Amino acid sequence: MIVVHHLENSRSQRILWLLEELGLPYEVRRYARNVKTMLAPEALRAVHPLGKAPVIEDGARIVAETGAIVEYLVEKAGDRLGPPANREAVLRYRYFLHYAEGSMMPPLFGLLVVNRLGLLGRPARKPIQAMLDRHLDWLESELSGRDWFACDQFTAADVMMSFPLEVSRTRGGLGESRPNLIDWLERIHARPAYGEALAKGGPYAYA
Ligand SMILES: N[C@@H](CCC(=O)N[C@@H](CS)C(=O)NCC(=O)O)C(=O)O
Repeated sequence: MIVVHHLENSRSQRILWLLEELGLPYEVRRYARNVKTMLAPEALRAVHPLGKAPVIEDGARIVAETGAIVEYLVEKAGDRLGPPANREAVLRYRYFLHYAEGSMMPPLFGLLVVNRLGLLGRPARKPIQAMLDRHLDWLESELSGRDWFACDQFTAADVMMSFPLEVSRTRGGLGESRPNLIDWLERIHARPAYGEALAKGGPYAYA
């Protein structure tokens, strides 16, 4: 049985969702954030030295890093929701799998930090928001020609993209001016597996 170490209100929600989509059995260990620092509790360090979520255990194997966990689970499910058949779509699938954490999360994290800094962070707010806006404009145009990020079908690349886009809507200025992205968010939230994962994961402020 797969064990998911899940931090409340965090990107590890994606792993619960993917497991529900794939129909793989799993158990959730929930961790609460420190209310002041918002950091994960020390207990997560016993699972992996970085003490971040998500981390999964599959028997004796420990897998950390969302994208690596997504690939691991898709492989375990016989490539379901994995790389599409068409070459161009395969490249897009791979791209978005890496892009979500590698390129899109950094400006969102930057925004979080400058907002926390209050007045001190103010000068950095505009340039970081401009950086994020470029991402959002481009993603909006990507979804003008197809329903999902990799191809015309829902894939694990969409699961990866959920967290940065949900955070963008909550505190990154994503709204009705980008209808393709809003429509995509509504479609992922309407999926039964998404709801099941929410019920299992506990507090999640971004749905
Ligand atoms: N790129 C990593 C990021 C991991 C990460 O930063 N996780 C956050 C959850 S949103 C976390 O554990 N934060 C609590 C902390 O840093 O103490 C991944 O996708 O797995």
